[in-house]
Amino acid sequence: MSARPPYLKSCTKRSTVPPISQTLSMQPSSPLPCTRLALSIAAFILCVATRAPAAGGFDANGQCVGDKNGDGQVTVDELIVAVNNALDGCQLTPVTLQFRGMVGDQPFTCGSIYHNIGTTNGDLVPSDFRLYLHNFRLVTAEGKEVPLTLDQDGLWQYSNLAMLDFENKVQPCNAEGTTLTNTVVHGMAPPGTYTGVRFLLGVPFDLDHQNSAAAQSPLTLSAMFWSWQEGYKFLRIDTAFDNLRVHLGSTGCQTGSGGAVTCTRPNVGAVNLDHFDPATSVIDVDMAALLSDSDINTNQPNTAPGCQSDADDQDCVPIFKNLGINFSDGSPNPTSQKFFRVE
Ligand SMILES: [Ca+2]
Ligand SMILES: [Ca+2]
Repeated sequence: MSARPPYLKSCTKRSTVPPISQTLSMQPSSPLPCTRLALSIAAFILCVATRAPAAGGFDANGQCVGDKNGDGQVTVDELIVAVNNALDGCQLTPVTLQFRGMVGDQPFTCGSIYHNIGTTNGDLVPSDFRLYLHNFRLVTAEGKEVPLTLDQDGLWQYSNLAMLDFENKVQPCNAEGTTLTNTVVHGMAPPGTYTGVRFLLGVPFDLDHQNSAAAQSPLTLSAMFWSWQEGYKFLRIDTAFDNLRVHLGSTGCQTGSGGAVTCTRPNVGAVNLDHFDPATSVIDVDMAALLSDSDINTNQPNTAPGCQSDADDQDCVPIFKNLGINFSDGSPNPTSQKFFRVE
């Protein structure tokens, strides 16, 4: 019988397992817990000794590495995380999508006036800028979609839905606004090289028409609830003098006798972005691009100022096109959208 490798020596008796093992979520019922732990640590040490540090706890091949912060050293905390990752199979890595509220080439801020907006070079004083996105997917260079599983943070993200909030309640955003803002979407995805990102603008149908009393944050904001359609505003843009609104949401919604809701026009936008690197790219959400084909100084008589998704409001035609939605039937049309772009 060959001699036991030295790294197994300290695990020949359970009583000698160091306290660190309690942190590693080992299962008491495992027949050879110490051997499994030791082999994992040994494999991990061999791994980190031969691989360059990488961000996110994985290298380019998706293998666990210990030097998560890339400082050239492996701390005990990093060691524990990496071994836990190894035991879990190293399936997922954190991904954060960065967004930025923009008006043309200027950042959106409450209280600013923006010039040269739309076809008549109008002035715009926005007073709200919030939206819901869902169904996030990263795209490989080969065009394969990989789901981004969102972290459930109890505030901005719930299920596969996330909210972006670019307003901070500073005047003129003070009427309906909130002081908090959010410009990121964070989740987990398999390690890999991604060159694109796709998502939908709106609230998933089942969440859009749930019992509002059971709604979870970020679906608890009355400012985003659309009582006349029993759903949510997917996008809310308002202006200081109420000369223009963009309120996007499903329309033609009815509750049947059994309580089920149907909507004739979903009005969910589809966004497909290429030339995207999750580590470095920022996704601009550009109010000026959205309004670039609109005359913001003129409103169709007897309609809401701007566009509230009403099928009879022709002011919606250029806005829906730039949101990536066919105005004729409310179906998605990702090739037409220019509200989102990669910077
Ligand atoms: Ca806010
Ligand atoms: Ca209108």
